[in-house]
Amino acid sequence: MIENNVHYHVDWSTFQRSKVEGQCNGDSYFAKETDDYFICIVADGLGSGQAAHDASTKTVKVVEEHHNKNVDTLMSLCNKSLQYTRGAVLTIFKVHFKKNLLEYCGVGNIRLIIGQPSGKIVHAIPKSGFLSGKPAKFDVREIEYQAGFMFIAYSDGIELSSPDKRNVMKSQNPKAAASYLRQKCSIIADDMTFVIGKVT
Ligand SMILES: [Mn+2]
Repeated sequence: MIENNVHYHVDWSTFQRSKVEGQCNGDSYFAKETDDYFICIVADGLGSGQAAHDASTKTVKVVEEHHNKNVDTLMSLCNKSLQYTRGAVLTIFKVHFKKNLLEYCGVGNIRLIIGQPSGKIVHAIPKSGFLSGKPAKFDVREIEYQAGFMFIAYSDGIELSSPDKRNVMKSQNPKAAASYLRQKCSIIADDMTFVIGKVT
């Protein structure tokens, strides 16, 4: 199901589908806009089914509860929350409206792509591996953005070609991009989740 949210700075659409219909999704996400920032996490629990769902849900709860903290702190808290789970891969990003700055950090196979209004597409490169509560250092990066940029964060159940990425970034709005992608993603190899947004 596609969900659409229209807020003051950010319009975003999300879509999730389980690999096996009726089975719980091992991916989780959370997105929230405040007066000062927009924050989003997409997480994929290792394996599939309930154990994967439990792991990814823990990280999402951390971000829900602590969304005012910086990305580095959130990564550490998420990592801690994954102790005694199978582990998860995740990407967290925070858009600071006043500074025109996007802060991001990822571990493992969750992709984050930024489409600037100039047409430039930036791939946020995650660190390889996964988190399971073991001590880890995080490499938080920043991108200066132009108003009107689009982003997409998605789990590895989705594969996007270069033309797909360009089409998403050229879409009029996240809702249109989401329905385009939903059609594209009819073959299900894994749980899938994407969050597409436009920031003005
Ligand atoms: Mn996956």
